[in-house]
Amino acid sequence: LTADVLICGAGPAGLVLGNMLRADGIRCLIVERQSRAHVEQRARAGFLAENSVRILTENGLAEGLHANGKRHDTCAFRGDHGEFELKYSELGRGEVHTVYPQQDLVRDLIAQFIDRGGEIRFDTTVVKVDPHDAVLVLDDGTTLSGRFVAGCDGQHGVSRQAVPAKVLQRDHGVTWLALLAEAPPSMAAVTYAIHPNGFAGHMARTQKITRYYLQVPQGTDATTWSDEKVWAELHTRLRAHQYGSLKTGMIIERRVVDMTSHVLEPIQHGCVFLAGDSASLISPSAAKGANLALMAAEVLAKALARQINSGDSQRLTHYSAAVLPRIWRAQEFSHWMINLLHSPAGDDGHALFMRSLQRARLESLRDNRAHQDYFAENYIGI
Ligand code: RFL
Repeated sequence: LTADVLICGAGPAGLVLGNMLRADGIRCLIVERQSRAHVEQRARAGFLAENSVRILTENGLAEGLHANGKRHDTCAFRGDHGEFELKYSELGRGEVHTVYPQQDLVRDLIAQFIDRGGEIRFDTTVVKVDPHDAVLVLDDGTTLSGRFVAGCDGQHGVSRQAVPAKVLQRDHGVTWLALLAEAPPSMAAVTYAIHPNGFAGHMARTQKITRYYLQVPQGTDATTWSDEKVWAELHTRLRAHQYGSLKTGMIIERRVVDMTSHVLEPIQHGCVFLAGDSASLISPSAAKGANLALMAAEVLAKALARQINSGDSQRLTHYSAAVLPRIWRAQEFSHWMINLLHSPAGDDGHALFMRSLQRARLESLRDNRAHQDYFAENYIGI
């Protein structure tokens, strides 16, 4: 046997899992398609929920996060009818986000994993997973064998192919241009703007980098959006003339993201267990993806440790049943959030109806404390 647990993918899910298994003395090996430099620079998520911070802290993985992460506790909604803010640290369970770029977290997790005696094979692609014998076939034709396989290889990975699951899916019919600007945040709060031209979003990342989103037509070619066009549209939709101009800078990443979501059921088969984006893809509307990845990694790590160290299979057998309801709660909220942030353009009856619903939803969120508490709990909760 190469290791007890073979982990496909060195993203947040695979790395948290690997670190927790190493802390329990379990032999594991991570196989990652990309180079170390690539995964340590891949900018994606940034908003970590309290459950994620707890998982990282309890497992000795939060040093960088506590040193450099920024507390974030307010979101704002802008539209035709003005702006309102929700300070979620004072709503619901009073939880806050910690903003810490995903690539920094990945860098910390890789260093810790190696410190704990873990091995990562970078630049190595898994081409096939055998769910019965826990064997990985690699791109150079060699094989690795273990007792269990953790499929943490994201939405385009191969481990999900070893799980004969139903794929429950939804195309939300909305596309975002996801942008990273080399510019400081323009506002203190995460800001969601609802505008006749479409949605625009603003999310702080670091003092020097800000993430923006622009809703664009499906099939948009990201390269047709010059820096000038991006900033002009952000100024319009975020209503800079009314609320203050944006701090501009070079756009260092622009990519088109179709808002689709899907969930595999079940997320285990034989000796293969899926965690993170390989098990479920969630639209980025409520910033849940990385948080779900950490949630599942923790459940899976505990279940595998119980099995390997005490021969107790109870938790592993019920892994899907433990994780799927939590995935669905996040999917439900994320889906609701998509309908809060988008409505069809045009002035036919259907579009007008949907826009009026959207306005009513926003007004309820603005005015109703019970609604705000529910929002806050779900916005941060996993
Ligand atoms: P990852 O991070 O995709 O890692 C999977 C790893 O597996 C490797 N891999 C393979 N390795 C070997 N063999 C193969 N055949 C392989 N196939 C793939 C890949 O190279 C990769 O290194 O999955 P994981 O660990 O499940 O983590 C999921 C998160 O990365 C993802 O959910 C989030 O980034 C989603 N997301 C956000 N989530 C949040 O919680 N908060 C946010 O603010 C947030 N913002 C975002 C986001 C995702 C975005 N994109 C990419 C659409 C913003 C954006 C723009």
